Amino acid sequence: MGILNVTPDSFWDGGRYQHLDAALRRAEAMLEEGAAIIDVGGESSRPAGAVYGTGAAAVPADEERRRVVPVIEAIRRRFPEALISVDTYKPEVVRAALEAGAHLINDVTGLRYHPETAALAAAAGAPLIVMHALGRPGDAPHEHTYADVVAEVRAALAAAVATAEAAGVAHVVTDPGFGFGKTVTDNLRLLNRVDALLALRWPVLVGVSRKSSIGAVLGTPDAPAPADARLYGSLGATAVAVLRGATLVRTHDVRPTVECLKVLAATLQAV
Ligand code: HH2
Repeated sequence: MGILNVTPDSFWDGGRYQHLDAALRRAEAMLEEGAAIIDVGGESSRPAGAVYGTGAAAVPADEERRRVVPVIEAIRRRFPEALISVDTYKPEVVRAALEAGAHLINDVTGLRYHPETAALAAAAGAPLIVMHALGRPGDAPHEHTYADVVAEVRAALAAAVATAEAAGVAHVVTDPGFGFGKTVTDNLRLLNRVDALLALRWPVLVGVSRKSSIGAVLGTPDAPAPADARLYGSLGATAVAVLRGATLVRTHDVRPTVECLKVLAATLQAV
């Protein structure tokens, strides 16, 4: 899954793809590099806190719709074979994105704020990604202390899965929400135990791409390596996630990720 943020303030690609032409060129490049899904986002979920300062600005649903709908329509027209997901937790945006041709819904709040999104996904026959996060995009819940992060995230995702299944969603994907309201240690624990989410019986997606926990490991938590120095670390984390059972990977760097996973898959098949 290649990331296409059409926002001014996403932590890595903010401001780069706000114009339709630039967004389409980016989608084309990621498809050529091997992306199967383009994830279009119109609101950054950058958390507030020590790492990113003030969190992402909240975006009204109208504005978010104005950002993502033309891009989804244009990708559908230009690259009809591509799968498109919409990264939003707002039902108004989900509805508009599905009408514009989006195939999947990526809810980074895991139905916590808008469980009605599940009914929209069910009605459209669209797969629904439920990611674990405690707050809304832009919130700062980093001070939450987990007694057992793996068990708590799995339990919260089990509840989201139950809501989705009860609404009739045919395909659910779970996501531990790397970097969302978790310490560096929490994030690493979750990554190392991605297999625990397989008990929920749906495919697992992981998005570690250039996130601050990768920077913290490469530098220190107080002085993380900058985002432009986190590619190789992200690939290492991605390989672990896939070895532990993740089957979808959300990334800014499609070619390096595809190459990393090709070698990983070939190696695992050599018995
Ligand atoms: N991470 C981000 C956004 N959406 N969706 C899923 N399913 N999983 C993730 O880990 C995930 C996500 C944050 O990354 P990014 O989109 O690059 O940044 P921003 O939120 O600043 O736009």
